[in-house]
Amino acid sequence: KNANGIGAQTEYEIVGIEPGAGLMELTNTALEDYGLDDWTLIEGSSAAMVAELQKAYTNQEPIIITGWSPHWMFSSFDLKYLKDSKGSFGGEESIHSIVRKGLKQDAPGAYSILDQFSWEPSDMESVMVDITDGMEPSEAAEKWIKAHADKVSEWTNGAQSGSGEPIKLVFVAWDTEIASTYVIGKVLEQNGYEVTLSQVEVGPMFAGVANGSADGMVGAWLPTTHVEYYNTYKNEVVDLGPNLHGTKNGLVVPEYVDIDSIEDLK
Ligand code: PBE
Repeated sequence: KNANGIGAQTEYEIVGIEPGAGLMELTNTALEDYGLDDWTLIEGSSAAMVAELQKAYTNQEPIIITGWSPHWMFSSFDLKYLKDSKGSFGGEESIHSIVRKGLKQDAPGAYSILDQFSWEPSDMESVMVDITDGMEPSEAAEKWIKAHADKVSEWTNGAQSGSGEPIKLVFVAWDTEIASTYVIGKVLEQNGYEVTLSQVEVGPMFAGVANGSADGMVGAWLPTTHVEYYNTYKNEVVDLGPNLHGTKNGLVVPEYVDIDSIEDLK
């Protein structure tokens, strides 16, 4: 192993994403847990992180990113998670749907559709891949909905149709949440609701649902990633439970980088 090498080659930098993302918090915890004082976590955005990865990958240069699954990057590049023996990044998680108090009374049909929304990582991935390949999110969502009428009918089962009531969903521009929000937004629209999708930062996503300026969101990663936000707002929102199981967070490197665990960064 070439543990010192990797630090020098990457200038002891880990390519992060948006400040405020749960993954950034988890990475800072990991740096502490493993005593990686020499390393810096660089703030940026998910899009900029992927651009850096793409560039490094093309040149077969070493790079360490903060990564998560599901994500299309795992099908586009040969990547591996660095082993996290201390469990700093938590285990497998779920993504929860969370709505404002009072939505059940104001729009019972929308409430039950959001409550019954549930799909698999592979479903989410297929929407993400279409978007990455250049399809508009709304188009990719429609395509997935058409191809999965059975699954969608489980979500709408027994739900009263809307009569044009406005429903505002908030989401952060993570590929996972773009996919899920456009899909469920389109399903709500097809069931008689006037849907607005509003892209926000992660804090405002939780705060908006808590203060009622938004009706709901489908991007709360729990129990670990968004625990701080969740604990802050849990008494002011309605947690509808998981819409997807099996997400993961961690430090990710291309396969060609010759380290296997976070400990190798020492
Ligand atoms: N993520 C993707 C988010 C949740 C969705 C892992 C980048 C985060 O808060 O870190």
